Amino acid sequence: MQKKNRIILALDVTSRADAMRVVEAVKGYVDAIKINWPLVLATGPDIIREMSRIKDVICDFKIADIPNTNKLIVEQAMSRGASAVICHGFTGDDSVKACVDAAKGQVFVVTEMSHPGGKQFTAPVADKLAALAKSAGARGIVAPATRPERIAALRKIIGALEIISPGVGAQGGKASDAIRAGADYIIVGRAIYDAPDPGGAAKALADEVKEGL
Ligand code: O7E
Repeated sequence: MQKKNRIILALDVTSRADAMRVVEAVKGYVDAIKINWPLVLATGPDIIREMSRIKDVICDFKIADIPNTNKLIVEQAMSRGASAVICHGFTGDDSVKACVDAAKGQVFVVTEMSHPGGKQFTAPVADKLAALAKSAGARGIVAPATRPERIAALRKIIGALEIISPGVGAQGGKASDAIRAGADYIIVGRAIYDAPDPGGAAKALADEVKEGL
């Protein structure tokens, strides 16, 4: 994933036609496509391969199982052309390491989640989850654009690891705030794919990211 516009598209649409329409409109403004369950369940897993021909794909299956099952899930994603995967850390270091090994390090670990409920269980252990991401050899963490001060705090724990940050737009976070706080990339879904002009929305976000640099 080349760090150019610092935007990862969260492609949470539920048809191949919508996916292609949005990706064609925004591909010049985003650095990667994040694929989650809605699109995979709607269109089938080969959408990973198809999208990977256009942009780097991050498979966001929020993998959260025992080490062996984690390994099997990651292998399925990587064999279809994913560049990276996202896992949860609350399952413990052996489960995260299984993902890291199977993805050859290309793993992002979820820390504090961006929605209001993220404060309930994930926020109190987010520092530990960030430390686990680092010790397990992950590529980076997921941290909330809705709470930029938490991005800054988690950055101190992980050092040079990457931060990808959801919560911009529909969830109330601002792109420039997240980047200024230390995010490497923002993750944006509805503010792009639900916009009347997804290309224009992505371009405006790319311009706003530059303000935060
Ligand atoms: O709110 P949107 O529409 O911009 O979509 C945000 C995307 O980021 C969506 O795919 C959601 O599943 C994901 N996300 C969060 O919104 N909050 C989190 O705390 C974590 C994620 C996530 O993607 O985790 C892995 C990056």
